Amino acid sequence: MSDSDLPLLGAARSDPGRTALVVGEEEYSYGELLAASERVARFLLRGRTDLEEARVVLLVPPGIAYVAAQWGIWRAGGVVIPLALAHPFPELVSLIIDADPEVVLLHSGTEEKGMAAAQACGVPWARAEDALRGPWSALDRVPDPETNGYHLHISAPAPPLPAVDESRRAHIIYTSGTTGRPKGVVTTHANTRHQVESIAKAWEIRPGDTVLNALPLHHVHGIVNALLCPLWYGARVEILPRFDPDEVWKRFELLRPTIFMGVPTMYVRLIRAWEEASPERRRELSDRAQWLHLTISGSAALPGHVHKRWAEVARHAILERYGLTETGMVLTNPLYGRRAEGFVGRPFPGVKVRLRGDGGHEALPGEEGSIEVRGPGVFSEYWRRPEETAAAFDKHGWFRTGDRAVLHPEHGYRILGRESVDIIKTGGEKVSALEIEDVLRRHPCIEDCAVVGIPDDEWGEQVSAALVCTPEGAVPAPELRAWVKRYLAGYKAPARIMVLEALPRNSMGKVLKTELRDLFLRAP
Ligand code: MCA
Ligand code: AMP
Repeated sequence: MSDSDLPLLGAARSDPGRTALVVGEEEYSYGELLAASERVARFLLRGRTDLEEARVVLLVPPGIAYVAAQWGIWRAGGVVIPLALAHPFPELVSLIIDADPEVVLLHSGTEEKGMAAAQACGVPWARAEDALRGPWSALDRVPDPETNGYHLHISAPAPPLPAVDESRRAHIIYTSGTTGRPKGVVTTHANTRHQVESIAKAWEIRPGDTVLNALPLHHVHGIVNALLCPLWYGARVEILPRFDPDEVWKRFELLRPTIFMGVPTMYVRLIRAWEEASPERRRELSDRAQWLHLTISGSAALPGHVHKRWAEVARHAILERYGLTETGMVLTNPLYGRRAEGFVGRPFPGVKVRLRGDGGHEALPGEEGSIEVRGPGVFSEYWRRPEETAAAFDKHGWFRTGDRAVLHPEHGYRILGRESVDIIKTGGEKVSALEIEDVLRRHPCIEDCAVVGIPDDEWGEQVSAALVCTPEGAVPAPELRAWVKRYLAGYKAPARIMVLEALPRNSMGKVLKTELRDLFLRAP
């Protein structure tokens, strides 16, 4: 497949004058995106003919630079590794070391932290703004061995962009696992195409659609569902640099999007903003939502009360779906027909789902089981972790999601929770309890600790830590949170802290996390 055949570019090539992106007051056409991404590709190629799956870390906020860089990396034959701007320095460093990229692309807003992290890893960095201007932009930039700055060797004339086969790696997206350290989930171009096609078919994504995307662009939800899928089909995407409920309500009126996708916490906040308004204003806000024909929730369980309230606020039923970084979208409620509260519906087109019962057999309708997934959209490997990759699949290629569900004959699947107590979902972010425990144990005043997720109306679950302190005494909660945030993203800092004499353990010495959860739930 040559660059010109990358399916992503199909709609862009066939109608270059059409608006692809809206960012603030600016609009960018598909033609502009094609041109900008070609400049990025040539900047990264530095006269070479193909990046041959060289990895490029993207530390760029949501906006035109992000999308042009993403397309440019692919058009040059490279692999995109989007990292979270919220990561503190040590987390960034360990992810960059794990990804082992050729270069880190930064943006003015993220430059200082990103540059320091790239330098600490001995990886060259470049400014996305320079990349957007093309190879010639850096001609006047003197290579700086001190800062490890990226310098270019220009060769003219520019060779054609490489042929990119679908079997090549496209993305490495990091997600937390049960083993503590985040793992890089590798998806190929073919995986991505299948994920996108399946979503477009289920939800009938059309060129006339406008998707409002206020999601972070380092997760499948924000990248594949709310960005790539609409762009693939010639639709328009409005990117908000960060989620703000008032801004989203405003954009519902100004841009009249047809589709909004968010995590449950976002809907909780949108409803709260609506409830805080006067009755007259509420009517106005609800009227604004009438342009939306689809509001979609995923990444975490949507509480029943949010489903009900949104139906009153937006005057239509939210569509809940279920997916994972490793698989893309798996289960969805119907586009037409009843979207039953508490259910995530049936498999997306092309996706096979089964429930494995506790005896290893396929669960019967009504019987609980573990969700397993197969299909062309399922990821190919965990980056440089062959053993974990092998352990994630059974011998017939079914991917073990680690989620429990039950099948209802009428409404489809209901997600019951996770197999592991060590995985927490907070604000739609997947968090490993073990990773947080590792950091907490390094604190001089903490002798022992255990982290669990406690149900919460706004966040789904809240990271909650039970601590046993050293004789020096307890650390005040704000101080401990600030300390954790030096090493881990803010959403991993324990929101609730409880100091105990000893952790509840079984006779083998294993912490009884279900008991701990009960202790938190009973606490005032
Ligand atoms: C932030 N804070 C929290 C949490 N997150 N406190 C408790 N629990 C949390 N989870 C705190 C911060 O530390 C800070 O406090 C204050 O809240 C504001 O922080 P900020 O980062 O500004 O939060 P926010 O911007 O309000 O974030 C809320 C959010 C965000 C917009 C809901 O969490 C978000 O974008 N979530 C989406 C994640 C996502 O896309 N997941 C998809 C992965 P202080 O000021 O005291 O420091 S799953 C996926 O991709 C699969 C395929 C799927 O199915 O979708
Ligand atoms: P991530 O690894 O961040 O992609 O998160 C994937 C996990 O999010 C899944 O394994 C589920 O535990 C959870 N998840 C995603 N969508 C839903 C949903 N609609 N209901 C319940 N859990 C969900």
